[in-house]
Amino acid sequence: MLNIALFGPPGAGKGTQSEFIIKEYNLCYISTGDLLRKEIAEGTRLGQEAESIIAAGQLVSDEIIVQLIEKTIVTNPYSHGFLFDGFPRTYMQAYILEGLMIQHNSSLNCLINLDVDQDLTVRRLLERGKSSGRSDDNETVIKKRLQEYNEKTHPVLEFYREKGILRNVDGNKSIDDVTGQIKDILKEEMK
Ligand code: B4P
Repeated sequence: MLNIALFGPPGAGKGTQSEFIIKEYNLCYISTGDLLRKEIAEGTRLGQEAESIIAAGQLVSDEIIVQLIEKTIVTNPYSHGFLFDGFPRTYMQAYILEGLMIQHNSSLNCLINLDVDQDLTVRRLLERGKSSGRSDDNETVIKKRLQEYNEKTHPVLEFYREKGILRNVDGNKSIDDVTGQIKDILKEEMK
């Protein structure tokens, strides 16, 4: 089994790079952002709870994220492995992921950190905001998302550095260049 997590600030390119990884490695894709937007679109209780939090640029609670992840993992028991996009985003979520992997007699192979200058991520998200229709792709909310990332998410990198499974990628480069860097990392993992 190959289990990977993609990490980085908002607009780092996690969703963008996930597309080729899923195709090439046939992994079960778990994007907590996509799962939340689906719940909101369907008007579920969970979606209603998350909607205003996302629109304000804050992280939703760990409890909500756990419910979403467990639901998805349970419905994909025979997967070749998992690609986590945007999860974990807090220390608590990192511990929860450890537990989930143990339950599956597995472990996370690597956490790929898309390292991107924050002024560049702002430009990318504002550009995407012109057509995405996403409530959180505007300047005020992007600032709040970056603040949340710096305070709650970025520190989690230390957990994975200590475990020895942190892999850094220069996410400032073009989409194809970043894909090439990730391919090199995954080639090593598959050896
Ligand atoms: P997400 O949906 O995860 O979204 P994202 O941060 O916008 O990121 P991503 O990095 O995937 O950006 P993309 O590839 O699209 O989160 C949304 C919200 O949901 C969070 O703020 C939070 O409220 C909530 N949430 C989600 N998960 C959570 C969790 N685990 N815990 C708590 N709350 C959670 O790239 C952006 C743009 O840049 C695209 O237009 C793309 O085309 C462009 N781009 C990407 N790479 C590029 C490159 N190399 N060069 C040029 N352009 C590039």
